[in-house]
Amino acid sequence: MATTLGRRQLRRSWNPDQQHVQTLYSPTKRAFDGGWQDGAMTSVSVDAPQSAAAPAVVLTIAGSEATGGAGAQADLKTFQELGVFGIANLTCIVSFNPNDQWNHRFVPVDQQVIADQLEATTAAYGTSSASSMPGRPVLDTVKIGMLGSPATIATVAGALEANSFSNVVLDPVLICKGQEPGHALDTDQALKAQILPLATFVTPNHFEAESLSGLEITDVESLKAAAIRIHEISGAAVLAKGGVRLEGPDAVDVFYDGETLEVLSAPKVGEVAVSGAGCSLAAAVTAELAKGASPLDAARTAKDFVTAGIRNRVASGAPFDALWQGGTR
Ligand code: PXL
Repeated sequence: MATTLGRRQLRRSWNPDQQHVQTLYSPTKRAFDGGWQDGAMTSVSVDAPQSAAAPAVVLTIAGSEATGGAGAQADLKTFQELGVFGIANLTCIVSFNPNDQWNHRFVPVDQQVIADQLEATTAAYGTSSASSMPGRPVLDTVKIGMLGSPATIATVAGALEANSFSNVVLDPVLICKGQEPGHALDTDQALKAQILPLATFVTPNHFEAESLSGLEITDVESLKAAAIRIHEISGAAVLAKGGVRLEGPDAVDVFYDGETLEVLSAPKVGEVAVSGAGCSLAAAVTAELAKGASPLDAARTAKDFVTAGIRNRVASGAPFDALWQGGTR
């Protein structure tokens, strides 16, 4: 039955002295060592009081998708729309190939560059220096999108373990077309072994829910069983998406957090998946959690956000329309 929730164990054993970010930024100083305040960038006093309306800060660790429908671009647009300050640390660059049936061309970002981005972001907004700078927004909520390789998964898992994020929302992007099957299998296994135990909220689509649960999903009942199983494996709240993959007039998702099992349903808008729906759903959950919503309320708001975005989708020359994050305006 249920396996142990790795995240809680990690939190207990987390040692702030191991944080590499402390070498980059010293909270007792008031500027970066490089002296950029004398250059092109404008220096501001960090002692200035924060506005009461300062936004929550959220990070997505995700890939770039060049056409702007999915990936970090979708995440940032969702964050902005829902009123949180979004940061993107890029793991890979995906460019669809219009000359090869729009298959993915996948280029990983160099591991050192991924680590550098995470170091910069956690030094600027992470929890380690927050107590010495009262009023500074704290990066407590992170979303994980496409990682794409076992090496990137190891780098990102290390950063998650070194920081005590309260909310880790995992969109478990398992297979990217254009990758070698063997490579993808390694990536899937690494994601399940190293990232899933650190997640507090998981948003698998139909395929990912089957893969994570080991169950075949043919209807709402089997989607419920898969959501329960994935919660048992991970300890995380789960929003398992049936989307257009289940028959019937409605797009049905299932939420389960160990206590509440809720079916979230909205009338389908067409029968074809829209680019960016999964990314935007997980990003909306992330934004809502960062603002203090409960996991269930975050799931409900995210479902409404995505439904409106699909209704108002943007057509393109690619085979998929793209979700419009401004759909609720
Ligand atoms: O929707 C999954 C996804 C996530 N992230 C990136 C992608 C895609 C699908 O194309 O390219 C970067």
